[in-house]
Amino acid sequence: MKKILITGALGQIGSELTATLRHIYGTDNVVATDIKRTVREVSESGPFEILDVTDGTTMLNIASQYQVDTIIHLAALLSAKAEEQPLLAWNLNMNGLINALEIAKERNCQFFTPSSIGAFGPATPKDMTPQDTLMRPTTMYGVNKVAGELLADYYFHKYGVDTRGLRFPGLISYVTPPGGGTTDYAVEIYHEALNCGKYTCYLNKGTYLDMMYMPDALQAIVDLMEADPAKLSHRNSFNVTAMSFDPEQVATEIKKHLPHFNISYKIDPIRQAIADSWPNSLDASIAKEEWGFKTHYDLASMTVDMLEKLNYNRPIAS
Ligand code: VAH
Repeated sequence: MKKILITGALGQIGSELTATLRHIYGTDNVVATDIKRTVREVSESGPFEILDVTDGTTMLNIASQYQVDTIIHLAALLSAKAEEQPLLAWNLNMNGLINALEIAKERNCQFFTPSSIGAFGPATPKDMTPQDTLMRPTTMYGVNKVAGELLADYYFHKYGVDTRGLRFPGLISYVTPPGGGTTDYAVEIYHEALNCGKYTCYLNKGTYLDMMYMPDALQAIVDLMEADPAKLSHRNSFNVTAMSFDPEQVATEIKKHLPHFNISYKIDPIRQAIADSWPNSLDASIAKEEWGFKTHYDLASMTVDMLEKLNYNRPIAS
């Protein structure tokens, strides 16, 4: 990666990934783009362009203007939003992706786009879901993710585009909140614990989902993009995970630091149905074997860090 174009750079992953990549590869070598200019730290700390990813001409112009050799395509609608507006999701998630892949082909760029545990469906083995398994998602987001994985592999096999991807679990971060995902509760719970001492969760206790702390997710992107291509038998996309928990377990962990914290439940049937169609836990052994995937944070260490970072003025008992 030398000259990188990021789409969706002001989103949950993008706002932190942009800063990380600017730190590693140099500020001027990372061009951030998004449909609006909302996060000033990102849009004012280096090159930034307004880009609607469904507009392939503008995307190509930006890629040519900055002579990019790497595209990190993050712009997408998340799972709950995509269920509310399936046609918008199809248009944004699929047309945005194919525009980005076409430009990668044209300019011979290395290419990354995230997939998700949402690519799996109710018929997928639920526990320790293997890398290569049955994928019949029942959500529009999942349909987009499976189609996206296939499309990215197609561009690799047919055109030799160096496409790489990760099936991310729910990502937890203290910086930019997610928007419209099914796993958002695992971020909201920390904010509400500190702000109100209680949280009403829209997913039921016993709903196990894979999760990962953002620093591990950012490192995984960098490590995969830097991996020796000769070692990759898979490309789009690798199972990755750091932990699997249900809302009760994260609440119990928070209570160790904030003993009065209380969780209650008011189930959102739409997001519950989405979560129920996803795996409980993934097997990430292929990512470990092929490019050395690793994580540093588990639920306990992530909780300490989240609470400290969100509330760094108040000392946290441990
Ligand atoms: C979502 N956070 O909830 C995303 C993710 C694991 C799911 O792709 O939609």
